[in-house]
Amino acid sequence: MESKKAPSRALRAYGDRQNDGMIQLSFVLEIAPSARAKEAARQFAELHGVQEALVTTMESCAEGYTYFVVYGHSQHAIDAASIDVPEVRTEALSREEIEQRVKSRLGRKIVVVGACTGSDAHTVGIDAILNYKGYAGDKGLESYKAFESYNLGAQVENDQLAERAQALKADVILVSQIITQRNCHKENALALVELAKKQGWRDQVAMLLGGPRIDHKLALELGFDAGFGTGTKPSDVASFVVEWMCGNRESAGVAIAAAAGAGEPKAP
Ligand code: B12
Repeated sequence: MESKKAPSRALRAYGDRQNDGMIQLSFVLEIAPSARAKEAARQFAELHGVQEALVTTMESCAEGYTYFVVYGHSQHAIDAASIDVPEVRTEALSREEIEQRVKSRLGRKIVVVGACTGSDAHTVGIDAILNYKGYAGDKGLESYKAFESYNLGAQVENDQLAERAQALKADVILVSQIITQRNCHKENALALVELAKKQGWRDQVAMLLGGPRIDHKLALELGFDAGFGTGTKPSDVASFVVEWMCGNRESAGVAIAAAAGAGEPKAP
């Protein structure tokens, strides 16, 4: 897979004009709305490097707490070309290619078991990937003949997920983690991988982690095979899984490349 090198260029925030550096910062302070609170918010933003800070919103969000939005100048610039970040780069396969590859190369359905785990009750993300109706006009894995999908829903404990996945002879486990308070998503995800290793089946399944604060790098660090963040479509996941199951993992789409395109893609 070819990787493109992004040109080196200092990026500044765009507000009203190119490179004007305008940004906005939002936060809650434990203070009731008042002129003093507004000035406190302005100074608080300036302490974060926002210059000529303008408080554009000051709204009470609970008794004694105020939500602020502050608009102002940032002096900082970032060169995206200097950043290395692993990403899942999967060639998008068409529905026909997916069905055909699985039929001809595997000769059976791929068993996919998904859940939103721990105390996390947010089902929408995992439903978006698995349910027939899918997400953003892209139908979910249930709509493919190639997959036998089981959506265990939300608040599924790791040991329950492990047990069901084993009983169903899962090829792929999909874990959704939406809540990230006190890093519970990391702890919970890591605990599942450790359980899989302890029970001796980690290498028999592909483990995918998803959620709004998940990226591929984090998922790899936690011992998963791939990570998917916001905007993921079911067909991205379907393509990845088919390449993982029916292709060559070293080269077939499971390409980990620097976002900036430095170097050749590497397998995870
Ligand atoms: C709807 C919602 C709820 C609903 C959930 C209903 C349901 N059945 O899911 C209800 C009301 C129950 C709820 C409750 C709570 N919520 Co809530 N909720 C939301 C909200 C508004 C939308 C989430 C959503 O549906 N997104 C749409 C889906 C499609 O996006 P997604 O989840 O990111 O999924 C996509 C990708 O991430 C990825 N993906 C996700 N999972 C997976 C898995 C795999 C394997 C793959 C490949 C991809 C993938 O693909 C999906 C499609 O692209 C968000 C705010 C927001 N705007 O995001 C807050 C939010 C997630 N909730 C939040 C909070 C704090 C809570 C509560 C703790 C509130 C409370 N104090 O009670 C409780 C927690 C309950 C619990 N035990 O989990 C916070 C989380 C903060 C944090 N970082 O931890 C958020 C961000 C709101 C906020 N700004 O504070 N919530």
